[in-house]
Amino acid sequence: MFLSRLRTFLASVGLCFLVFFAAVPKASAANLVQNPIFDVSYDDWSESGTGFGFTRQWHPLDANDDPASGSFQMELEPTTGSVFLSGLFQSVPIEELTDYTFGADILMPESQSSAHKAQVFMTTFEDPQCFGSHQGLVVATGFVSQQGEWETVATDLETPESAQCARVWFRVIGSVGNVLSVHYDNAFVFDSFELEGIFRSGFE
Ligand SMILES: [Ca+2]
Repeated sequence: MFLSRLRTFLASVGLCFLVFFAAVPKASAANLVQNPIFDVSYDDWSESGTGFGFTRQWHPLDANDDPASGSFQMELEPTTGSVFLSGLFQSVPIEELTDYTFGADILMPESQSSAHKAQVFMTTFEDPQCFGSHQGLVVATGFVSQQGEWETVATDLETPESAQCARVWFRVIGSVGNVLSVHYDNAFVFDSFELEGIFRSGFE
C-alpha cells in the first residue's frame, strides 16, 4: 500500500516537510490519476476488453479498509489457454523525456490458480489526448506475487521524445478452467523527481 506508507512517512517528517516546502513551494508530487482510490465508482476511467466471461464493476472492498471507499474489480473466465485482457485505462498528461513512477495496489483473492496474474502497464502517445497509435513503448510493473492480501506494484517510466500523453492500464492474465477475480485500488502516476524531492526533504 504505497500511498498509505507514503502518507505515514510524510506525517512522521511533517515539520521538515513544512520547512522544505516553505522554501521550495513547487516541489510537491501530484498524482496525475483522476479518481485513483475508487471511493464510489470507477468514473474518469475508460473500459476496454470483452469476451471470456469478462466483467468489471466497482466493489466496496477497499485497500485501506476504509468503509467509505472501494476498489475496481475485474473477473475473467477463460475458455481456452491463457487470456491477456486489459480491462480499464486512463489517459494522463505527461511531458517528454521525464521519469514517472506508476502503479497500484492489487488484491488477488485466495484459492485462485497460480497461473492467474495481474499488473499495471503504461503506453505513451505523441497526441496530447492519447489519440492514434502509441509510440511503441510499453512499460509494465511486475505481477502480483501473493494471494489473499493487497500488494503494491510499481515501476518507473521514462517518457520518449515527443510524448505528451500516457495511458495507465490494468491488465490481467487468466488461465483456462478457473475464474480470475482481481481488485485494483490506489492507482498512481507521479513525476519521479517530485516524489524523490519529498523523500529527500525528510532527511534535511
Ligand atoms: Ca479505495
